Amino acid sequence: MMDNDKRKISKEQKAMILWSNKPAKESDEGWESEAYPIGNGDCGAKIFGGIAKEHIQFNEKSLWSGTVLGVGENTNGNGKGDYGASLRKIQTLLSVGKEEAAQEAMELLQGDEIGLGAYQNFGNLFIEFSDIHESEVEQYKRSLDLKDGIARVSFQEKNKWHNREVFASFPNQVIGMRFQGEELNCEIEIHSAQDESILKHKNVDQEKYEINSYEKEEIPEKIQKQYKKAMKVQQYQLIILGKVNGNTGTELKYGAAFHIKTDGEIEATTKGVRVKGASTIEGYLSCKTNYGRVYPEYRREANLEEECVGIVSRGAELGYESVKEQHLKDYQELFGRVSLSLGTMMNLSTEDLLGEYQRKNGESPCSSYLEELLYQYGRYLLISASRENGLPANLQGVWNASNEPPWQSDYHLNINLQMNYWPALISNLSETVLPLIDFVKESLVIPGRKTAYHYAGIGNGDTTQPTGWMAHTQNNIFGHTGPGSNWRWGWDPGAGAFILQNLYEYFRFTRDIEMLRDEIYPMMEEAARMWSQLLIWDEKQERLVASPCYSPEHGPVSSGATFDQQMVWQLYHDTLEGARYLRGESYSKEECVSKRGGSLKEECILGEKNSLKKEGTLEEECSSREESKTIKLDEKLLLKIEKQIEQLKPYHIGKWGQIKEWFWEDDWEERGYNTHEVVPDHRHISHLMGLYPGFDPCFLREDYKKAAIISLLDRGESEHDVATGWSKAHKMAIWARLGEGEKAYNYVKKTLKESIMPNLWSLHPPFQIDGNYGYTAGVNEMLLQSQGEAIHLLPALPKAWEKEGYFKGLVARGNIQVNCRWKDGQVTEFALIANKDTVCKVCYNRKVKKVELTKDIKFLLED
Ligand code: FUC
Repeated sequence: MMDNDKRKISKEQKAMILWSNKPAKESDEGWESEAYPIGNGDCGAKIFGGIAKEHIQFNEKSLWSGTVLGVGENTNGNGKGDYGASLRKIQTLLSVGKEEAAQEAMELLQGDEIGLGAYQNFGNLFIEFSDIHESEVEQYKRSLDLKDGIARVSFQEKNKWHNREVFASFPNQVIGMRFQGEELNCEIEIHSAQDESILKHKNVDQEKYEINSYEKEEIPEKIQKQYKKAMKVQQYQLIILGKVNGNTGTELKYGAAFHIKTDGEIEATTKGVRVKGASTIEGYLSCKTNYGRVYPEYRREANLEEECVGIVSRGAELGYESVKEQHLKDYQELFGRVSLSLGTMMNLSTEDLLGEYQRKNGESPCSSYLEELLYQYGRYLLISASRENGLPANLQGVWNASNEPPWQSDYHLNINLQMNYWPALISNLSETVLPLIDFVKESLVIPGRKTAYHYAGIGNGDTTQPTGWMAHTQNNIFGHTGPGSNWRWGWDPGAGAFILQNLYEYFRFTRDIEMLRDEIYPMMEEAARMWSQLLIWDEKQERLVASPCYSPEHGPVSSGATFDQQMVWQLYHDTLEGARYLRGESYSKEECVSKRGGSLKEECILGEKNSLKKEGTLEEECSSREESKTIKLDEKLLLKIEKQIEQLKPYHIGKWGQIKEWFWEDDWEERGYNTHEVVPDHRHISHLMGLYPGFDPCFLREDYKKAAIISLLDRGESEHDVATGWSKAHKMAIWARLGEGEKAYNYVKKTLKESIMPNLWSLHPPFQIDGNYGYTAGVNEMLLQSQGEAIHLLPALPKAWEKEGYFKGLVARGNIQVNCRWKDGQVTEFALIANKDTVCKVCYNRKVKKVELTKDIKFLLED
């Protein structure tokens, strides 16, 4: 056993910096494609890096328009429900083959958008310098350093340096900034993006002296000395207060405070302040709303002025260096957990890296570095948009400059919110999933009980009882769980089971049995309760079916569409497995695999034929169970779903060798394209969810694997594939699960060639953050997999990355950290570290190795 990989890895640390030598354009396009994002989970900001006029647009994730249940006509989208009558009617029509009539009747299962609202822009900060002449500016650079989470702008004007830094601090809940120069004269304004807000000025009557110093590396020594002096500090606060329009009676209130602290002179102007003769201007921004996460009011008691002023005053009192230090400690602990090296770094601006990549079709010497940068950017964006006690990352993470953003910048549940969290656990950021767990409970499960009642007649609408819950495609922060206003995208009862996969994965990776017992399992059991009443037996299909089904945004209405069947199968499987964990029963994955017709021999895609037997039991794996409280499991329900799961049979191989998306598609002429509303290159690949993000062991069998490949190729390949940003990421991960490194890599390239903007944000188009998160998830799957019995190292390594590389700090299910180094496509060493004594199997270099791990002791193997 050796412990020397740390040294080797740190030798190869590279800069992880996005940078540009020009400011972002002052336009919507500049915001979307050029400005750099920072965030602390709740608050986000975009930094434009303007020379004479700096622009910082900012957000707070709970600033939504829309209303809560009971305000006006708001029923959380449930208004048109008829307690299951229409649903049953459509089920009957489908079971007797009257598809057209069923399709027409689907209108009865639509919801409404009353009170849905949209995520809002909070506002803008402008810092306009009166005497910077852009024509005299040299050495301009703006950057975003992923290793410290700080955006910087620097340039020289008439031989005078200007340096700016902006970051979002999670521990201090502020956006902190510092502007440095020689004689800074500027006007500072804060603008709300909402109507009807008021701006207050507050002179902070407290003059004092502080030592102002530059950080060493940033500025020539001569200038450093010049500014290392005691300075008289003046402070001022600008405060915004208001209510979001359209919430009459229960308006969502917001407040923001911007604290300015400088060694210059400050005077008030109508829209802000004027600062004169400063060498340093520090700014602390806080923004809040009185949103509370709890159903049904979603409000909390708050004096927002006091709160925001308190936060920024504390920040200013601590001082810039301390706030920054605390930010670094918090942020770097998270970001620094994973390193990845795929290629050599090239010191080109991000635009140039991307341009080179696109011109040379991913075959320039800097391609792997850009691929690596984009990977780490996904981790950065997740830390920035999803932190403890906040809301989860929405369609745009936390960044939004419009009051009418695309798709409301909401929580879409037919792939998007799920994808946001695909990279979290494997790339060692389990904390970022906590907001999602809270959201599912308070914004989906509890209000979703009414939706189950109104649209399926399940339960009685009493949201205090766990009678079963249902959510659909489109969700907001106020419990909107009803179907969408058009069934073609809006009907999606499988959405709830789909998002629960992310939650159960939290347990699989962390093995946090208390979280499973207290939070995750009860939600799963309740979803299973709903489905156990919703499924019906279909004579023709000879199986239990979900009905009516709509494979996300594609094809006709039918019963037993693979998407829903798989969602229910995975939910049942995970619920049964979770129950066994909670009972402390032993359980063999092999049992589940063989039930699905697979074999663990096939699981090790690169492994030699080797009979793998389950080594540990769940009892050994969950050591904290003994101390934990017990949970009363619904044994009757568990028995019922144990029977039902056998009758779901999600996957069928069709006439042309494909995995069918719809049960009846074999009857369709010409593969059904352009008839039955089926599109050959459709972006959703909903019938392969059991390959990724789910895990249905039937795909370990050669015949199912082959069929999955036919289905994937059918959806378009190479230049004929018009997949959107997130769709490329999904395909990347699916190909990786199939062990097809080259195919997966094709989507790495396609992503960077077609779906990435100069600030490395993903394009749907328009900007949608799921593509960034999905890309990181896809790369993870190419390097490490652990969904089955064994840990696979480099299961889908493409030729482009073969030469040499390493990753460090990725996580396998079972809470095992994995480091791996390779050369010429062969693993040369790997290290595993577990938080308890355990036994696992590792597949690498076409071998399978059984490894015994001792708690917290690194196992290192050099081949
Ligand atoms: C899903 C997708 C769309 C878009 C939307 C936000 O419904 O089908 O392409 O990404 O979410």
